[in-house]
Amino acid sequence: MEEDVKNIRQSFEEDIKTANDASSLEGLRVKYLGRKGLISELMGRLPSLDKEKRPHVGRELNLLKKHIQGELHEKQQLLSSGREPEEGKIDITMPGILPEEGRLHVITKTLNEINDIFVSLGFQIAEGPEIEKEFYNFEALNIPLEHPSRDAFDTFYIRDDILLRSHTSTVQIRIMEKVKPPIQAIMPGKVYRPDAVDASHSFMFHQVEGLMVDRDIKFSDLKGTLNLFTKRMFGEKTKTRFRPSFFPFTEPSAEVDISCIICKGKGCRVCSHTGWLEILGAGMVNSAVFEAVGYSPRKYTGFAFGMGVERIAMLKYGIDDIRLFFENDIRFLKQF
Ligand code: 2U9
Repeated sequence: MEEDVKNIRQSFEEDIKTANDASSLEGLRVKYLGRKGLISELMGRLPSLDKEKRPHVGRELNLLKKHIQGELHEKQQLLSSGREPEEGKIDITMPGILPEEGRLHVITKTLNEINDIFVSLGFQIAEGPEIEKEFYNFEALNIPLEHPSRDAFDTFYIRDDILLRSHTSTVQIRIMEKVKPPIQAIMPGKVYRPDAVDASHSFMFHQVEGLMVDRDIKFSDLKGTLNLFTKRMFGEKTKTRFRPSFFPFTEPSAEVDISCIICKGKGCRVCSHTGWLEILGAGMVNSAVFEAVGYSPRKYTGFAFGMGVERIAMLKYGIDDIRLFFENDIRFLKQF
């Protein structure tokens, strides 16, 4: 009888190789596992075996039954999944599996678009560390100790003098420390602020800042550069408005608005009925910043600007919640 168990196993291994559709699998199930199948037949003969042999053969038979059940199940799964069996026939008429096409994240796309515009105007791209010394994030930028942004509630401190940069202006300082003017560069990258997350705030976002320093750089150079940028980014008909403002690192400073891209300046819900949307900050580099990096303010002047990439993308694509960028919901990301 032990010989019979071996023979059934061998015959099953042969049969399963050529069973390539559901009805052949069902045929095998009946042949081996059915009520009148080969396994049942042997089970029925067990009582006629010697008492001492019975447990061993019984165990072998049970193992074989489990093996056959497992193999039939696996083959059935393989056939219904449409994958090719490792051995046997391949159905060359089966339709292929269309691979999901990848794409750039909408923030990367927007960042690339911003970078391309400034590169076409002669700006170089500069990057720097996200973990920074307090000096590069604050002191060198004329941000005094008592300034609210230096508070532990407004900046992620790692140690007393080490922090996660809250703007990419740190890179401008590092460049000015290393090279003499002329400088014409933009600084894209991630920045961090411990803001409570809501529809318009995130603890991490992306900035692009820009810097141009040389002899005789004027506010009109800043206006010309940003006018050209806003037209390329939001359309040729876009108007730009400069409003006086204050930043410690620029003097004079301005906040820059564009005519509302939804209502074209007439006034709507998106622009709070003003006709204008704020998109960036800018100004002439403060002479205190030049002094901190060892440039003579009498010899050089320069302009700088900064913008949030998420804000630009939200305005350009009509997105009303910043959290959508980071939730990784493929239904949102697929749209861009
Ligand atoms: C140096 C000198 C001056 C960069 C500037 C702004 C104004 C500004 C904000 C826009 C939205 C930050 O992302 S945001 O929250 N930025 O308003 N940034 S001027 O000025 C500099 C930078 C470096 C050495």
